[in-house]
Amino acid sequence: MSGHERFGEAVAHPNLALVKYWGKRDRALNLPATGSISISMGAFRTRTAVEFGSDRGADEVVLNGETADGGTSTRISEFLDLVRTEAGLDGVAAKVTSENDFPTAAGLASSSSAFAALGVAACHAAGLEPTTTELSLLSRRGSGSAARSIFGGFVEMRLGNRSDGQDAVAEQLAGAEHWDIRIVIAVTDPRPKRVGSTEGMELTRKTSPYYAGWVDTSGEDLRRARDAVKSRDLPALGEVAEHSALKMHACTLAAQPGILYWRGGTVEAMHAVREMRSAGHGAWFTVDAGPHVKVLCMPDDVDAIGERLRSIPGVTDVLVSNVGAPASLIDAAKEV
Ligand code: 2P0
Repeated sequence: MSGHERFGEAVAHPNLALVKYWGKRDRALNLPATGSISISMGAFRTRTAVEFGSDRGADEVVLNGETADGGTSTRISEFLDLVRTEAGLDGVAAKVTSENDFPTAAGLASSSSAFAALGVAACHAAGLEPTTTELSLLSRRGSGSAARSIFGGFVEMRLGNRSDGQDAVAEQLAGAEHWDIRIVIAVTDPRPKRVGSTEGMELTRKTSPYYAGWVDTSGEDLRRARDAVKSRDLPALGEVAEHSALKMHACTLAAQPGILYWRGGTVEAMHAVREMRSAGHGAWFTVDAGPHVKVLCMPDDVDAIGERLRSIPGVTDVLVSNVGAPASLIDAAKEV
């Protein structure tokens, strides 16, 4: 690549884990200790552009209009190194520009869409033509949940058992058209979370007495969730999602020091979901490594659930998502 610049731009949706990933079996290759199952959240997007240029001195990373801090910038450069090595572009720096249309690092899974969009954009800019499986493997190196955001619809991240990680990859269980369900999100605190996922899961792995139980029981959750997706059984999927989320948080709460991602509004919203269920609404919650509560439901229940969540003190906003599409390249020539 002499002199001229190479460009790629992509969009990816964050995903919501229904069976959670929490813990790594290998930090260097970023291999998960459990499999996971997620839904793509079509209402939210990360859009990322990558431009390699041999006349650039160093990578430049601009996220939501601001130069990235050192830690984030290093994480992105190390990820780009994987692409550079594969493409024979060692030493060629890049400019990365990325925008989220939802709160960054607040428990809305921004790293999932971030590294999926970055992987797709960077490979294109570098002249690579990876398969979706190769993109999923690559994105996993940036962030475990990003392996799932390469695909749309309902996605399973395989645990794998190879030490080189080549079978720790996501695959689609069903496309968005398989099942039109909704995710209603009660936003309880817009600030970035205090304990990042990587740090939180490492502390949990090392110190929580419940970690072994968490890992040992995930296979059964995956089996139940897979079956529920296949048969479009929302009560079954909702039950396993609530169980997986509460089990993950029980595990983090028991770390030393305990990791408490919830705020007051989080707890009130979880109670409200269970009360709505008792009153006949099909509503089930999940909570990630952050304070927001995400509610699974059918389209007909969105309004009633949204109204109830909005009335809870501590809930600052309510967002709704449909099931989303795969990560994709943006073809600049087609955009007018
Ligand atoms: C998930 N979460 O499955 C889990 C459940 C939140 C709770 O944030 O260290 O950001 O970058 O691989 O992918 C997953 O953590 O962690 C995550 P890294 P990632 O979505």
